[in-house]
Amino acid sequence: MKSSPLPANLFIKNRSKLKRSLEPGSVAVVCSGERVPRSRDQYYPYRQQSDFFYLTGIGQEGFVLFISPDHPREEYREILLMRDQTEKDRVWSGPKLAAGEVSALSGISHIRRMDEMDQLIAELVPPAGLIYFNLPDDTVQRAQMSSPDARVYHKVISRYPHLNSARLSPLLTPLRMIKEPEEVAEIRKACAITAEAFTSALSVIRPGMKEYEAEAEIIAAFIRAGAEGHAFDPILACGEHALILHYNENGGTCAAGALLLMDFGAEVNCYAADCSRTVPVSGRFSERQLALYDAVHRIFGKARDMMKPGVLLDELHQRVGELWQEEHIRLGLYTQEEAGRQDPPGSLWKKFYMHGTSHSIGLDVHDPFDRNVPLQPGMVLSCEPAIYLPEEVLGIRLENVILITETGAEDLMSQIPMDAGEIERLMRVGAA
Ligand SMILES: [Mn+2]
Repeated sequence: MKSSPLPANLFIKNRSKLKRSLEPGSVAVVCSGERVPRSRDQYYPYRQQSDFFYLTGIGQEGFVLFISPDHPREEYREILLMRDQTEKDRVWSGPKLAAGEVSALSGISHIRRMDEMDQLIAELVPPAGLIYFNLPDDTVQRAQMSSPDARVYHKVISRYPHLNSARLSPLLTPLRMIKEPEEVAEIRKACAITAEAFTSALSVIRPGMKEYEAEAEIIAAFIRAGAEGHAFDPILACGEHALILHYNENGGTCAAGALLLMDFGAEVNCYAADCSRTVPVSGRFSERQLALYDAVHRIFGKARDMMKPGVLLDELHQRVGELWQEEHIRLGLYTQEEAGRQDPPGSLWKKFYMHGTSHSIGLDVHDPFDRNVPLQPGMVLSCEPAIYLPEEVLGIRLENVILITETGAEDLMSQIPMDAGEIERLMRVGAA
């Protein structure tokens, strides 16, 4: 990866947290992600499987991690199997990590060869009461079952059909929900690079440009700053395109007078940033656009203030919906009376605000999260109120990354301009 590696101590800490959650006498198996073929000799860009990265810090394919914390012999408690590199691989792709480097990155001392897997399974599985596999909870994904984790699962289960097995993600989710300081540091870097990208994008926005011209500025800023690239497919959505929540074509023309919604974020060392800003293509909001924008901005501030330890995400979202109802009425989208007789009660605002207010952010831009758990210090989440108005051919979303602290929250994107006047001023400076 482009960034300097994270300290192995983080991954040692992560594994010891997982070991404490495993059932006594059990074994956990976690595979690295694999390269996904695109065509003939081409592959999609490689990205490590997030759980495997969380436990090892290794960004490369061809590994299987076995953890058996209660094994009587120390050398069996943590083993990383590593695929041998072929000569052809070396010629085309250069040297892969050596075993010593793998140990230094992960803090795992017992590195063995992948062809020892069958023997290792025969040694570890029969005495274990329970084997954890890293399988998706989604039944559709599970039916596809083509991941390295699924292949190991099938290998083990075909040999030991009466095996007691369980999914790892219910144990990993609560761990990944709380970020260690080293993880927050990477997210801060991703946010700082995302801030630079916003400044770059803002400097080129003008009527008649293509959405992808702003996208080009964003990726240029990411790569220049040493980020891996986008943490997710960026959304550059002008006018009606902003009404498509996951619009990724970015091929439209930015019309004078329209609003451009940008949702983008850098990835640094596998950690994501996630930012949304909505700006006037001509550099000035119309009176109506400003009224709508300021409503989103006000609700953003109130929602961010509500994000603190003890709050449930569903409570937060419901409160934000109630705030929206007041704003919607003020903006003339419906009357107090209509709000009074809505069916089901308290649902009218959802017509103009269809997505959630907050999701967890970490190794994945939509990081694993349990919505039944109240916010706690160390959680990192988005705050992203929005309004979508098909009749007015616009969508406005404002989104920052928020760190929950002991006393409340810290906005990790407070440096990225959001105030309407500030955005207009910056666009004037850019145009001059
Ligand atoms: Mn988001």
